[in-house]
Amino acid sequence: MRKVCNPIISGFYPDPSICRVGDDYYLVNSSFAYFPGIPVFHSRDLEHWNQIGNAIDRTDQIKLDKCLVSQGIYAPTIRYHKGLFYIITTNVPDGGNFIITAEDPAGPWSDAYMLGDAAPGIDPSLFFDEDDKCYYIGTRPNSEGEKYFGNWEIYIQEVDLTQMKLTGQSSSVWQGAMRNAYWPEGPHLYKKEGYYYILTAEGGTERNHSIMVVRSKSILGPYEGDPKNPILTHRHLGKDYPVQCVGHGDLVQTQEEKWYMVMLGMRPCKGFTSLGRETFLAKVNWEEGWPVVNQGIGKLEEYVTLPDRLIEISNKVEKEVYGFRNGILTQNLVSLRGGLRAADLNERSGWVRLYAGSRSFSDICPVSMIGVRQKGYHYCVRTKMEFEPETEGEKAGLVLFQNEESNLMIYKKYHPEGDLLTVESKDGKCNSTMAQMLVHGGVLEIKFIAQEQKGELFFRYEGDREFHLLADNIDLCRYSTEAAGGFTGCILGVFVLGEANVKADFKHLIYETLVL
Ligand code: 6LW
Repeated sequence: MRKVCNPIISGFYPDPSICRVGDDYYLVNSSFAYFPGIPVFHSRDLEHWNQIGNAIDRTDQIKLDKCLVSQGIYAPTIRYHKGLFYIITTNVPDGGNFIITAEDPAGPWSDAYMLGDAAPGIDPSLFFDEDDKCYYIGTRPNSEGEKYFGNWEIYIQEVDLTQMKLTGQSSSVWQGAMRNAYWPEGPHLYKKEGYYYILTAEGGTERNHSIMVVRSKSILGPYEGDPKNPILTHRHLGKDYPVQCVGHGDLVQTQEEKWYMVMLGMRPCKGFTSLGRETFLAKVNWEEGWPVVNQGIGKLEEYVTLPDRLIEISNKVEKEVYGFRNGILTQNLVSLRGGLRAADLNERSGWVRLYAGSRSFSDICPVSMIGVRQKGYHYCVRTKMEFEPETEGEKAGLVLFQNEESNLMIYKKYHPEGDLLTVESKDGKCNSTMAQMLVHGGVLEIKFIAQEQKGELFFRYEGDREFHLLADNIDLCRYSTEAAGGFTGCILGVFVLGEANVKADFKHLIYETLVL
């Protein structure tokens, strides 16, 4: 047996959906306003996950230009049927639910087939029945009228895949397991031994999150809830339990007919979560026709015990570089709303040249930032930059980005007596300058070290042996989900702000986990 460490994918990778084709597992996550969107992971053992692509990697596939950080792409589902991979997901608020397809999950993925008004709501999933019929399952406001906030319902409708349209009538099949349940969502449909099962989240994605299961002999119901619902939640474990908000699961069966579930969870540090919602794994057994999660334990554990690999892993998992080196961009880099368009790799060999896309992070447009997800609470991020600001308002540097109104920026800006290296915090609508120092031109290295929820910032010039302290004891709790709200985790990125011709060069952005 081998022990697989939870979370299986750390950092802001929420709403996981999984499917298996032969020996290969594929997993996708929500990506909201970040571009490229919908990271696609591959594994052969449920333990090692390699990002093989991004399902949204062309800006004309879907419009993200005007969405807030926690809008955009919500909760994708990945499925495979007869030679084709399907991802179904939602673009909020612009466009709603849509399907993309690919022969190879690494891409290219097709243009979006928009499902339009026929498919209201969010969290769509697809189910292929034995007769090859395909069904849409999703969540929408209670069709008899929303009686209270979160009074939504799960509904099912057939999909005509030749037309990429919902067809026939929709059937409302489930409103929640609890009395006055709120946010029944993230549904997925399966069939096993004559029963249709719906796995669904309930209670909202925060502290009351949970996973329920219901079943029926007929796809359109009536569905009966498992009397043991919720089959997984951490809401009863108290706010100090290390993993919170557990919910939104998807099931997968291995070649050996064992069952597992992926789901999201949050890991706060000092009561505040900077990592957003991450992807966890649990074992599932079936008892009397119902799934039991982590039998005998009833909650997520730090390790999942998996059988030894029956198959050799042929595609060795490479050690991922979180960030980029020498101007070579990696799959796990993201920009805001398509700001990656502003990255030029050819202008200066071994460097990434960024052109400004906006004057501030509050502008709702493709902002010129590229970064990686925060993966833990002990890390170091470094960048080497060259930037010569010419007028006020031009800024370039490093950012810890939670959302438009919650971020920590370290940047160089113009000053008549020389450049000013500035540490600025945005916390709600309130801006504060934490440190400022005159610096000279040339290549500048910035280093950010985070230990739990405290940050320290350093800089040095090329040729310097030592780093110089710029700011310390920075409280990082304020850039958390609890403080800022929303669905995302922090991104560590490099950026340039100003008019469109303003540019900055970055040689690398390196994220390293600090081993204690
Ligand atoms: C998603 C919903 C949820 O659509 O959060 O955890 C929303 N659950 O199902 C955004 O990720």
